[in-house]
Amino acid sequence: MNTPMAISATHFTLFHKTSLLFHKRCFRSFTFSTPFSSSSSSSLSVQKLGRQKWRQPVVSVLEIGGVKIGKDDVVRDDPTNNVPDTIFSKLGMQLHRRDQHPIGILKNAIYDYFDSNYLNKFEKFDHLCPIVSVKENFDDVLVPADHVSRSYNDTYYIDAQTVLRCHTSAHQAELLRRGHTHFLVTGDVYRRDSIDSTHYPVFHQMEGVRVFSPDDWEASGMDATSYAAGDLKKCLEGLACQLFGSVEMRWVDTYFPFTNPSFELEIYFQEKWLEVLGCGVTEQEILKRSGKNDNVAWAFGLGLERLAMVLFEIPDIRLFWSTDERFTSQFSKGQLGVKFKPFSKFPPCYKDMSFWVNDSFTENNLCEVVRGVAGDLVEEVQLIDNFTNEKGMTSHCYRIAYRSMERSLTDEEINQLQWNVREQAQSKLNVVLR
Ligand code: FA5
Ligand code: MG
Repeated sequence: MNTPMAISATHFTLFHKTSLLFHKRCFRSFTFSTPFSSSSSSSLSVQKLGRQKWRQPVVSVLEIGGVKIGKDDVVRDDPTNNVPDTIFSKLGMQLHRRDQHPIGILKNAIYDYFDSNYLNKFEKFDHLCPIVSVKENFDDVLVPADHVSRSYNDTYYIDAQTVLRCHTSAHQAELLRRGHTHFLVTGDVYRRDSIDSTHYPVFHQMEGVRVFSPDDWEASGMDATSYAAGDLKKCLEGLACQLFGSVEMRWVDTYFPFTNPSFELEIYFQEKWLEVLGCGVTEQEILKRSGKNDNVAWAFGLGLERLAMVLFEIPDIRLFWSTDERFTSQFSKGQLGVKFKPFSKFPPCYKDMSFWVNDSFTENNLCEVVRGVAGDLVEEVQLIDNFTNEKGMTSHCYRIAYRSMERSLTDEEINQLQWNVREQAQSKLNVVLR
């Protein structure tokens, strides 16, 4: 539990970045009737799926939190829409609501931590609709109008006013306005992003928010912000201790538009520091707008895949979507200590691709093309060379690693994938192959 003994068993290194970064990854709603529906109308079908293990839906209409969503509502051939079919197929999968899936097992363990340490005070929301308005995703959490996360390069837009949420913070302001003061929001979030073992365009976050009243901090003799920051770190360190026991971790100062001060927690995993969560003391403006002028609050956003990778020793984020029995059968409800046993390791196959870029080229757009062609057969896309010639033309060379986690790929298959990637890079991104 959250005892000083348990905390000292964990090695925390305080680490401060010299400059505060303008955080790239931040934060987007839908008048799709009831995005805040917390009815359990979809829970039956999810429970049924849970028993049968999970399958990719082949449906063109989904139901999330009681809201019916057709494919045509999400994927459209229209310049204000950048959602590909592959992303639609992930909507409604609800890995976080499956008790036998590592993401669901982890969510339940975090719920247990909060229930036992805060006497069931935290309310839980885990089926809020992932289709939200630009206002909810960005404006309500003070993301500046020119912030990079708002771009079509970073976020999946359904139309100019509607996005697939890129963080669970999209629900913070609304829940505060409705009067909730202690809550956890878990859900699938969507981002156009790079491709490697710890990044995936769909992943799961858990948001936590706690609001304090003057009575809480006044007795401590501390100012409200320091009190909330201290309480936040204590809460998350306690959670980390409960989940991991002894693991190397450190706090990093950072920037989020919606918190100040802001921090990230990193855990040492696979010989690198892995960022697992962002958090901080809520900007007063957010509280003010929800009618809470005299209060202070903290908030956090946990990356559930990242935490589950460390916890279950899952080496590649794509595995969370695997329907292979050799993966799914290794996890059961309530079992947190299980370490994943890799069932096969096939060699990766690398293909390099060089091209002249234009001003509109972005790596995220290339990654979308590669994912569109190769799906989960792509393991990593890495820039390995970059130069500008005397005429001012810029060339990039990307190395694409193909590897299936379930079977060997044939040369023929990989060559075909690479050929299609080259074709589509030319036709969709207007790059000139070298
Ligand atoms: C956010 O999304 C903030 N909304 C978190 C927050 C909430 C801060 C409340 C303050 C207050 P960030 O973009 O850093 O922050 O993402 C949070 C976590 O999501 C990361 O620490 C990481 O664990 C996970 N994450 C981010 N991108 C990906 C990705 N592409 N694949 C898997 N996990 C990811
Ligand atoms: Mg981050």
